[in-house]
Amino acid sequence: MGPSARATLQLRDHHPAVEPLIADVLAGLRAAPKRISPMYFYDARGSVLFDRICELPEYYPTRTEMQILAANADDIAGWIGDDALLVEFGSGSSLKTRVLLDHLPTLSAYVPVDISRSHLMAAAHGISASYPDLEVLPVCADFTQSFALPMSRRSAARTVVFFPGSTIGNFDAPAAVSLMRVMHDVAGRGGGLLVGTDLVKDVSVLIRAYDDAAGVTAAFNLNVLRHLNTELGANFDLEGFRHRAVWNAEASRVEMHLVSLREQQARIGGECIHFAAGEHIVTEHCHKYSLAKFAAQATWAGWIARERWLDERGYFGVNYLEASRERRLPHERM
Ligand code: AVJ
Repeated sequence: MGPSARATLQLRDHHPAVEPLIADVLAGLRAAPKRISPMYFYDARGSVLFDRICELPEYYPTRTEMQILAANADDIAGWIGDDALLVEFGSGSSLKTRVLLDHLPTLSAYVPVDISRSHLMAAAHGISASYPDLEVLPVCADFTQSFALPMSRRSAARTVVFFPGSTIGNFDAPAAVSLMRVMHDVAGRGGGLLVGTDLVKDVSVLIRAYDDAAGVTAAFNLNVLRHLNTELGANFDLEGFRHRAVWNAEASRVEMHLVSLREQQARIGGECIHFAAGEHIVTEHCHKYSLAKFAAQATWAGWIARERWLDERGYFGVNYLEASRERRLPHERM
């Protein structure tokens, strides 16, 4: 395949329709405490703001994971093996992927999956331009819902799911297990999972990473309301809320909140949502793992831990797991 790749990149578009999204947001805003899924951060503007977060001096996860991937790339490529199909969940700008692609010359195809259509296509074109012989098959989807995997021209020896960044931390334990089961289904028998996990550490380091001095994380958090206004016809007053990051020790997570600065209301989907002064919306949970807790969750989802790499401070872990032949049935609870 030559330079014509650019013109032939075809998007598989499973982006959810507006009505179910409004219903989903309303369900969260009727709950106590009110919540909005972090998926709604990632419109085109939110994806750009997230890329800026990754560059912040306080935001260590991206830099640390990149270092781990670069330092162990040969080893990781050995586990992924020849002729694999690489499926990335929440691919964003696909920057970490490049470290892998440089070491995987025989990859059968690369399938980036992301909710932000424009950001996904820009990243897919960028990868295609840098790796002209690689088949790139972008999928726009909410990856928590199972989606059809596109067929690659060249058949793959195995499917490996790549899930960097510790986005797994956005899910509480039962949801993380079900997501890892979705990934198990995608990878299939003999498949692999390369997943990044942010680890428990000094609380001040964690809080600074989610409440940076330049205010980029605050802008990223508030942008979720702008996204609901522009895409779902809501009318939130962005001046009426402020960003807050708190550490929840029992749950081992950083929580991102939007705090209502006064009593106010907002309309969405024909419904009026009331906010008391000081009331907050939970926009994100960022769970921080211990190695043992992650291993237990992975086992519940049918994965066998094969190898793991850490940075020397022990801030972040990159894990390679293999799909066991059997996995526990979905009705079995943790
Ligand atoms: C994309 C979920 C990995 O939890 O660190 C960064 C998102 N939120 N700053 C994270 C995020 C605020 C990020 N993940």
